[in-house]
Amino acid sequence: MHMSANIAVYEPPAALRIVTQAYAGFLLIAFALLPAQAIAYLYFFQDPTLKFEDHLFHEIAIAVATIEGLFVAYVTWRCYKSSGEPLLRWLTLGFLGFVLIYALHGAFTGMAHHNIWLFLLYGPASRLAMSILLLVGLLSYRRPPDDVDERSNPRTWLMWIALFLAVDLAVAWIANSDFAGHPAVRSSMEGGALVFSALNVAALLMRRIRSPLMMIFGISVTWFALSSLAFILARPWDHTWWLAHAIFAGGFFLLSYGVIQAFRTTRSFSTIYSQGELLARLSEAMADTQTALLEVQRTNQRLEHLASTDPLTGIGNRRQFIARTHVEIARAKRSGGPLSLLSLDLDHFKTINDKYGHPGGDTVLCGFVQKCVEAIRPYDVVARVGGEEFMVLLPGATLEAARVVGERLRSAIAGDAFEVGIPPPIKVTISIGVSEFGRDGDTLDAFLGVADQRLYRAKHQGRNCVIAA
Ligand code: GH3
Ligand code: MG
Ligand code: MG
Repeated sequence: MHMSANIAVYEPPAALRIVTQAYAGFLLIAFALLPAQAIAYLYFFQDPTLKFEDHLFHEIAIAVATIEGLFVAYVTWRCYKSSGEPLLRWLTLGFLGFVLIYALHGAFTGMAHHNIWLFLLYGPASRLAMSILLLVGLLSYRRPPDDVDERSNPRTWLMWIALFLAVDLAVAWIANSDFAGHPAVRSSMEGGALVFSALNVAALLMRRIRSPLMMIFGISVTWFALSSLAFILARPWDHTWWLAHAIFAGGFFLLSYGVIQAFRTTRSFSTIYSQGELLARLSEAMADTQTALLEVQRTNQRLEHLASTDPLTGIGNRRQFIARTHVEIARAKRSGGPLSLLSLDLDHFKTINDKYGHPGGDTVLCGFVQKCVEAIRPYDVVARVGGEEFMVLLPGATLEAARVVGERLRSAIAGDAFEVGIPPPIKVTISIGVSEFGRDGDTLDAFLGVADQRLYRAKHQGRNCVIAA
């Protein structure tokens, strides 16, 4: 049985599927654009003179963002080390670059009144660097993984860190230069961040990348773009400016959520963390489980067969016979029908062994079982309960009917000699005790015991006979 059939038992109507899919898409877009509403609200209704200039609060916020950014960069790097995906390398670099540049924005909060540009420019510079790296990352989506050695090569990482520190120095230099206050400087950085983030979203949509993790990526990058828009519209310390920080933080939280999910599942952004692949993996695993289960069932059946079968003759053993007798007793009690039993023992079997050897004796035993099975009905049960001792359970047979069966069996055995390879053929006889359930006792022990006593008597009366009373 194939398990995937079980997953898709219910197929909803096509129209409903299309509508829900469209609604899901609408929700994603609405959520991605949510910050735009807040920006518009402040843009149209805010009193531009309202400011919240609290340096300590800003310093704490940026410090927290720096610590979080470092942590997320580290987790992303661990994912990258595990899967080697180029996207994860660029994400790590994006977070790392952001942290190393943005930290100075916080560190220079106190400079806000001495050199406003030294304070302000690290913000857009960090967002510009990150948006470029994220765009490059997206363009490398689904590229083959990097070599294992390459992933933790310290030279590469140190080179990038040096580059980010060089950006720090460059920003410091710009902030102290004459053209620092030129509107083009800040707006080209912030506008650049906006453009690169927008390009990133456009590329994501155009490449029709739909895995859940990449949707999170897309929403985060949309929020980064909107935060840059808010920064462009803002003045330092006003409410739009703070809102811009919050939108950026929201995007960052969301993207780091994606990274953490990747870390907790497959450490990969592109290959496995998609619903389709998860479902495929699930049904594969379920099919494996199913196969294993069937295997266990087959093994159990084999063990059950081994535990209940006599290896020499292939008929049931005492254990199986007792189990079947319990079942038949219960049935007889329910239906009130008769149930009888033959207890058989081959006569002077030791002599046969002595004359023809143990293998000769075995051949006789097998031949005897064959004749026995031929003489009874299919729903009668024959079992080897000892070395050359057998029992036959006869459902529906009265004591008299069972005696007749026993007699027929006895004469069939006595009338034919067994070929064992060494001439002459062996003459074999059997002694039989018969009992009927209810009449000779209404417990299993009594039922079997009485048949054995009668067999014992048959032996004493000279063997080759059936005793039924
Ligand atoms: P009786 O008529 O009193 O039953 O005489 P007997 O020789 O059959 O006596 P008893 O039942 O005590 O001996 C059974 C013999 O059956 C003993 C044993 O060596 C032999 N035997 C038991 N199991 C096997 C077997 O699997 N193969 C062979 N060849 N012989 C067996
Ligand atoms: Mg015997
Ligand atoms: Mg015996």
